[in-house]
Order: sequence, then C-alpha cells, then structure tokens
Amino acid sequence: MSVSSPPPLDFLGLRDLLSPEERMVADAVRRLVDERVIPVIGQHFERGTSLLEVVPEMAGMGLFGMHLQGYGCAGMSSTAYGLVCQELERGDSGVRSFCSVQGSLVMFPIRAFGSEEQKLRWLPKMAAGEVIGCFGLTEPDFGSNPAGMLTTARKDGGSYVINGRKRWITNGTIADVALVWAKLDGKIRGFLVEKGAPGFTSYEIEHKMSLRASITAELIFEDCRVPEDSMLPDVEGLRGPLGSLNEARFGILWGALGAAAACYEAALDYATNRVQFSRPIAGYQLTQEKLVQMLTEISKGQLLAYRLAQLKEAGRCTPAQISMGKMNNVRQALEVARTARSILGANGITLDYPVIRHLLNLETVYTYEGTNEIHLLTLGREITGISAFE
Ligand code: TGC
Ligand code: FAD
Repeated sequence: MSVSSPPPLDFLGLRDLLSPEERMVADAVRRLVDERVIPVIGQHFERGTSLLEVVPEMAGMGLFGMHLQGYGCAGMSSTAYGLVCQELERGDSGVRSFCSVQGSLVMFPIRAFGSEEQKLRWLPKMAAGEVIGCFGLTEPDFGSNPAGMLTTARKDGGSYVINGRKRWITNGTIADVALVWAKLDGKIRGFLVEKGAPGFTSYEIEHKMSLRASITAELIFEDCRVPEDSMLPDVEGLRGPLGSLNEARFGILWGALGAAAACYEAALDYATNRVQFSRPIAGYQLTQEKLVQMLTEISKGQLLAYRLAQLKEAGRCTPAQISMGKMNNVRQALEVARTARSILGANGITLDYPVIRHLLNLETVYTYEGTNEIHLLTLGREITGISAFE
C-alpha cells in the first residue's frame, strides 16, 4: 500500500513498536485525513457544519467500534484505536469526537452491557455507519457531577417513560439512537431511545466558538415512552457511563496529540519560512526553545499513550491511569497550540492555518469527558485516599 504523506510525527520512533496492521490502519487514516478532511475542514469550521461526508469512508475502513469484538466490529488493538484517534484529530477534534461517541460511548456500552438482541440490532449497523448514536449523560445543571442527574425513567406497563433534559450532546440532532442515562427508582440506568420516539425532541446549540465542525445538541424528554427492551439490562449505577467514558478518554488522550502535532508542524513550517530582522524566526533562540518544548511534550505524551495502550491490552489499565493520560495530554496539547499560535503571529488567528482552529477545539477537549480538574482530583483521590470532590 502506498503512503501519500510522511508518517505521523514520531520523534522517538514509536512506529518501530507497532504491528504491521497498526501501521497500515494509521497510514490509511492519515491519507483519509490528508485528502478528505484537511482540504475542507477550515470551511466547515467557519460555517459551523459537521464533516458528515467522511462518515461512510470511516465506516468502510472499520473505524467505528474498531476495538470491539464481533457484531461487525473490526476487533483491532487498543493501540490501533489510539493511533486512529491521533490521526483523526490531526485533522480536527470534531472528526475524532464523532468516532469516540459512536464507538466508545454508544457501541461499547451496548457491547458490554446490552442484551443479545440489542447487540444484534444495533452494533452491525453502527459499525457500518448506517446508524448514528449519541450519548446523553450531561444535564444543564449536572456536568462534572452526573450522579446528581434529574432525568428519570419510570416503568409503566410494557414501557418506560423518560422525563428530563440532556445538554451538550455530540451528534444529538442527527443521531438515530440516543443512549440516555436516567434514574429508575433512584438508580442510574441506560436507555436506547430511537429518533422519533414520542416525547423526544432535540435542537442544536448555536454560537459555539469551539468544535464548530461537530454538532452539539440539547435533548428533551417529555413523557417519552420507550419499549421495556430499550433498557441496557446488564449495568446499574455510574459504572455504566463512567466505564464507557473510560474507553472514550483513552481515545482522547491519543487524539489530543494529533491536534498538537498539527500545530507543531504548522509552527515549524512557518518559523522556517517567516523572515524578520536578519533571518527566519526559527533561527532565533526564543523560537527554538518554543519548538523544542512543543516537540518534547508531544513525544512524552506519546510515550504515556503507548504505555496506557499496553496496559489496556493486558487488561490492567486503571481509570486513574486513564485520568493521568487525559489530564496531561490534553493540557499539554493546549499549551502546544497556544505556543504555535504565538509563533504564527497575526497569521495565527486566521483559518488559513490550522492552529487557531485546533486551539479553540482543544478548549472543549479540556472540558469534556471529565474536565482537567476532575481528572486531577481523581488522581488526588487515588494517591491520598481522600476524595476532594465534595
Ligand atoms: P465513583 O464512586 O468513583 O464510581 C462510581 C462507580 O463507577 C465506577 N467508576 C468507573 N468505572 C470505569 N471507569 C471509570 N473511569 C470509573 N470511575 C468510576 C466505580 O468503580 C464505581 O462502580 P461501582 O460498581 O462500585 O458502583 O464515582 P464518583 O461519584 O466518585 O465519581 C466522581 C467523578 C467526578 C470522578 C465522576 O462523576 C466523573 O468522572 N465526572 C465527570 C463527568 C464526565 O466525564 N462527563 C462526561 C460526559 S460525556 C462527554 O463529555 C462526551 S464528549 C463526547 C465527544 O467526544 O464529543
Ligand atoms: P461544570 O461541571 O459546571 O464545571 C465548571 C468548572 O468547575 C470546571 O472548571 C470544573 O472543573 C470545575 N469544577 C466542578 N466541580 C469541581 C470540584 N468538585 N472541584 C473543583 N473544580 C470543580 N456530555 C455528554 O453527556 N455527551 C456528549 O456527547 C457531550 N459532548 C460535549 C460536546 C461539547 C462541544 C462540549 C463543550 C461538552 C460536551 N459534553 C457532553 C458535556 C461535557 O462532558 C461537560 O461540559 C463536562 O462534563 C463539564 O461539565 P460542565 O460544563 O457542566 O462544567
């Protein structure tokens, strides 16, 4: 298979540690991003439109639920999934978000906690990109603390009746199925709510200045009636949504490095060509210090991501370790993007370069899937044994 562009930013030669299949999938996704995402993503971001035209190709490459086994899923390694997230987010965080929500936040919980009928019904179509899913956990007044959610479900004959609101839901207006977390008799349960279910409406949240090439929505449930086989039978409590988030956070800790790499590459290219005073700005020590710092943080983040993938494949990766990866890699990616923006000077604020778009996107990535502070406190609890959340 020919490779149309250089391998991913890889100062430490991590590519040597990858299997042939992992290299092949990363290269294929890199080509997809080079050819189908990067040329148009600036326009999508400016207009606030999602890049849905690449969904069939992503599905055709087996990217949706790629780390799951059976039911039409590709069954690839955690490392391959991480590499794919890194490549997708080199294009845009919104494209990686689509993959995270579909594969990790909707397909994973159906695979892990669903009935056989639910798995057979939803997973093959979701893997094929024929059915789009969304994940409704956050509410207007309950973000970092989902345990306090107000959305309820009650049993009524052969149905459940759902009431409440979910906010900031990626793909909420285009999803064919929403995985909605609601309290049934005080215990959190997951419900698969189909588009068009009576009492279920959604609208898109406008005026976002971040993740503009991704749809974000509010979901409203007013006596929304779903059949009783809509509930995921095998999970109760926060373990359901948090277990799913663990999968998605693993993808994000890789993905953020892709956004950082795109910013680094743009800054390096700009600095070697932009002449001020007597030479290219890359020739000034202050610029070199910035570039070296960026490259070093990206490389350290990749080592962390690779080690977490090894642990995950061995079944030994803990939520606290994932928190360290999400907190560190997103925080550093944001720092890299800000530094890259400074190297580009005034040009750094235009969509003619990818940097400001990645920088604005990373502000969302810093907040969703557990804020920077929540992951910090998760680690604080892990090492002290004392919870500082409440
Ligand atoms: P805690 O008592 O720690 O745990 C409750 C139960 O959950 C289990 N658990 C986990 N399981 C798997 N992975 C994890 N990361 C887990 N963390 C906890 C735990 O074992 C326990 O199970 P069990 O069986 O004993 O009941 O829960 P807590 O109430 O102390 O948690 C507090 C806190 C703050 C850590 C938690 O609420 C939290 O993580 N808050 C952040 C909320 C969040 O991340 N929301 C994200 C919404 S979705 C989203 O942002 C998608 S963006 C999509 C895109 O990419 O576009
Ligand atoms: P809050 O929880 O109100 O936090 C505000 C600030 O207070 C943060 O800095 C936080 O760290 C801090 N804080 C909170 N509690 C503490 C504490 N105990 N100690 C110290 N500091 C604290 N959610 C979904 O369910 N599904 C989705 O698909 C989804 N997609 C999203 C897409 C986008 C574009 C965005 C922006 C968000 C999305 N979210 C989604 C929601 C996201 O997960 C929440 O925004 C996030 O969990 C934080 O919640 P919040 O915004 O209510 O902030």
